[in-house]
Amino acid sequence: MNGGSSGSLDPKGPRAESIADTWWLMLGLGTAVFVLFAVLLAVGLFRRRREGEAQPSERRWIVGGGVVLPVIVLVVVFGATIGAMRTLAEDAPPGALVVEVTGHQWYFEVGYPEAGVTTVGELHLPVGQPVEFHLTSADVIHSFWVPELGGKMDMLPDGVNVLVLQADEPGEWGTQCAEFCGLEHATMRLTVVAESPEDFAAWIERQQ
Ligand SMILES: [Cu+2]
Repeated sequence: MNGGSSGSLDPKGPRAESIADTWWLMLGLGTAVFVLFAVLLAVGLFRRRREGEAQPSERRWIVGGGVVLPVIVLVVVFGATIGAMRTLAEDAPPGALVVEVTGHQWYFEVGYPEAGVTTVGELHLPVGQPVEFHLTSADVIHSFWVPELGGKMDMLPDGVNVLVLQADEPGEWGTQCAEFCGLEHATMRLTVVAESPEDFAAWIERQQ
């Protein structure tokens, strides 16, 4: 990818952070459960049963490892997922910057309706504020994804999907269409530039 992309595990905004946190939680829990059961398995394999020794209740292990532990892990992951989904679904405040992104075979058209500016393949946004993206397509289904800022969303030819993203620090990231959309899909790139509100205003002025 161009622009030194660092991916969804290097979040640059609150929404991307909630996704990355959920990912790390799931990895941590999965690793802990795996290690626990690997140790128990090893203990079970190498421990010799002594003749005539009373066997501990097997039912305790089956209920604990097969029911109680999975229920605890799934409830924790469920709660974290609901929390992340609520963060992602938050609306932008009234008066937030609106950016219209339209997928074409094979380029991104980026419009700033308030400023009357349109660009191709390059998206600028000011840091520190939620930006409301209106996503649509002029032809087939495309997909909009800036991993450093948040979740992925489809761009559909028959409607507008709204996605709110926020960057907390300046940066430049490369991304591309995330849905196979024809022969030149792989060349459908987008450069995303997050900059201070002053730099953003100056950039808009230059485009005008
Ligand atoms: Cu596409």
